Amino acid sequence: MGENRHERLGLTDENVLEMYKTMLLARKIDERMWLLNRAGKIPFVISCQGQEAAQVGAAMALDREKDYVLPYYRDMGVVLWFGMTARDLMLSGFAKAEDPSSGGRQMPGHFGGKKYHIVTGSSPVTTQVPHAVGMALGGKLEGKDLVTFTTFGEGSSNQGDFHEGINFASVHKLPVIFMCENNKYAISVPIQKQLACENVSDRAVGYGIPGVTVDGNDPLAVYEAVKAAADRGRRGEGPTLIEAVSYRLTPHSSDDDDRAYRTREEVEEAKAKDSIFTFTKYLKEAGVLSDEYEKQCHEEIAAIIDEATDYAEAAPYADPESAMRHVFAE
Ligand SMILES: Cc1ncc(C[n+]2csc(CCOP(=O)(O)OP(=O)(O)O)c2C)c(N)n1
Ligand SMILES: [Mg+2]
Repeated sequence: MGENRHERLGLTDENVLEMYKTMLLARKIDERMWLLNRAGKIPFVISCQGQEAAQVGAAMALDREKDYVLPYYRDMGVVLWFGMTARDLMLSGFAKAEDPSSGGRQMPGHFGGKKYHIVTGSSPVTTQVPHAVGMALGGKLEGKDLVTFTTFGEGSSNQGDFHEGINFASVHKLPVIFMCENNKYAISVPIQKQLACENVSDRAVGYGIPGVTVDGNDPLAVYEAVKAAADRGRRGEGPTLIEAVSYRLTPHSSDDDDRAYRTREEVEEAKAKDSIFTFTKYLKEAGVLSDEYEKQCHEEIAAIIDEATDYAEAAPYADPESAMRHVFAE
């Protein structure tokens, strides 16, 4: 009997159960948000569904005490691992005053929280990339042992910010991990119409840094790649580009209808590779997860989400008088 894959990566059974529970929590919060949106209770949803494995696998390879994450709008798995709660996320969905990201001022998905080491992002895609580079430069100048981790979609990897950020970080050997969450679509535009090269990671060679493509449905593969990138960054060897390939299982957002541009067969095919199922299967085969514990996890998560939904729905909106706060100096 050889070691399991997770043990070979230095992860305990407890670690992989935490991984599983965080992925499942992200999925279930997201599913609840769609129901709330369709019931007319929350205005907008932008999903993590299909990307939980990449998000949680990556986040677990970082150091929550030292490192900083600059996530993009789908990264519920990343921010949950960094300490955001179901309540925090529901408060944002309902746009309530207590929402830690923006006090109910921004759309959901604009995650931010100083105490969580989550750096606030902006709506123009890829702006978080040069921010991650700047933070890593600041950390280096101050002699801090920190790595910054930023994510973006494959469509966003065609923005200037991506190329400028990676080039600067590569020249200055900054401890940044650039992770592209390739979900095969940029709204309605399929991957073949976005890139002329085969992989987003192929671009790393142009910056003189390592670039790897991993299965984004496999949280252990993503963990391994991000761990290696974080170690490299801490050794002062510079940034790494990682591409985690999965599939966007939902429409782009609650305002999109994906039937206009992709077939149901294609979506169903991708669902067969859904990490929530494949990782559950892995854990069961490895003897880590029992049917009873799986059921218990589902029940516990449902209770957490019920509580978070009720709390956020009942919470007060921001005081209209505070609308200008953080806009003009006080
Ligand atoms: C600079 C900029 N251009 C366009 C948009 C509108 N927009 C929002 S998300 C998106 C698609 C991004 O696709 P991708 O980077 O693949 O991320 P995904 O949504 O697939 O995760 C676009 C075009 C924007 N927010 N910012
Ligand atoms: Mg995409």
